[in-house]
Amino acid sequence: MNYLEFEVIWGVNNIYSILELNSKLIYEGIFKGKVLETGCKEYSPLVPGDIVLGYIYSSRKVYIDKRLSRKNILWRYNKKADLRQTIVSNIDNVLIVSSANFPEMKNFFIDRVLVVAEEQNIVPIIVINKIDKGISQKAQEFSEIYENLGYKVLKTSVKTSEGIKEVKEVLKNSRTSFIGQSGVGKSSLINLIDSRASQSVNEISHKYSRGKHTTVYSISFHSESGIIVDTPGIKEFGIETLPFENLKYYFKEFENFASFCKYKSCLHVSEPYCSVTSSLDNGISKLRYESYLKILSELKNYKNYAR
Ligand SMILES: Nc1nc2c(ncn2[C@@H]2O[C@H](COP(=O)(O)OP(=O)(O)OP(=O)(O)O)[C@@H](O)[C@H]2O)c(=O)[nH]1
Ligand SMILES: [Mg+2]
Ligand SMILES: [Zn+2]
Repeated sequence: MNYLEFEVIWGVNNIYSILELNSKLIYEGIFKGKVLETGCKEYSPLVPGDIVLGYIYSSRKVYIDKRLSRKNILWRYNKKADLRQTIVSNIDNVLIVSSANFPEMKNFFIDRVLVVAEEQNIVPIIVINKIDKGISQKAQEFSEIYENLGYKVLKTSVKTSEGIKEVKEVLKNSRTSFIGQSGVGKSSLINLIDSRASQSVNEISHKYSRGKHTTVYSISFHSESGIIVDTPGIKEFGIETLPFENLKYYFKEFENFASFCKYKSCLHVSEPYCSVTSSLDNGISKLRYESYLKILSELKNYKNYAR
């Protein structure tokens, strides 16, 4: 059998649209067995960005045999399934899109995605879209906080094209996933960057959501500006399965202070001689610290530990 490498573009009901990497032809891929053996229980065994090995068994149809190891994953906790769910894999950047006004920016959402990005070595970029409608005080305040932390913050508008050049700069020669709440303008931004990309997103969305514009499945697209992955709007980006001892490492502003805490194991909560808590509003943003405490309290193994 002649095994080839394919890249997963999108999929639903265990039928995947996969791209043969040499010919750039799209095939329909299914598992030869009932499931894909990956060695652990997973919510979504294949996501856009995955590289699989398979062989062509009839014209444009492929049996998928194996998933190659992933460089990284953008994941979240799926409450319903009580499992970690991979959204997309093997990405360089994640564009965390929110709206400058409506729907109101959710900083906890952004902070959780930032944690996963730091954990997985994905470069996060914060996009504040719909800037043509003005910017809320909250969005402005947080854009400054994130900028001070050293994260790239782009203010964009699909209406006026403000900031689009900067978004394209990020996408260049890389694989970038857009993520954010529903209605913040992820697909609109992608449409403006590459209308062919948005066409395939829309075709699928129309087919599966009876005409609504909202994106229903994650899909990746090889555009001239880079590889773009659009994802459906996410209401809750939970990270409950993250080990609590690690969370502090993903708030990068703690790094310079943590070495001055008395205890190496300091979680910066209520320990004595904690350099992080004594630097609030003096090097550490109170709002980000509040976010840290909130996220920490949500983590499954912290709940058991703190009991
Ligand atoms: N004023 C203004 N409206 C925008 C802008 N970008 C998007 N919109 C509007 O916001 C609405 C939602 O845009 P979408 O691109 O579908 O949002 P999305 O993030 O892809 O939403 P989901 O697919 O549901 O996750 C549409 O009515 C857009 O026309 C912008 O920069 N300015
Ligand atoms: Mg969309
Ligand atoms: Zn401390």
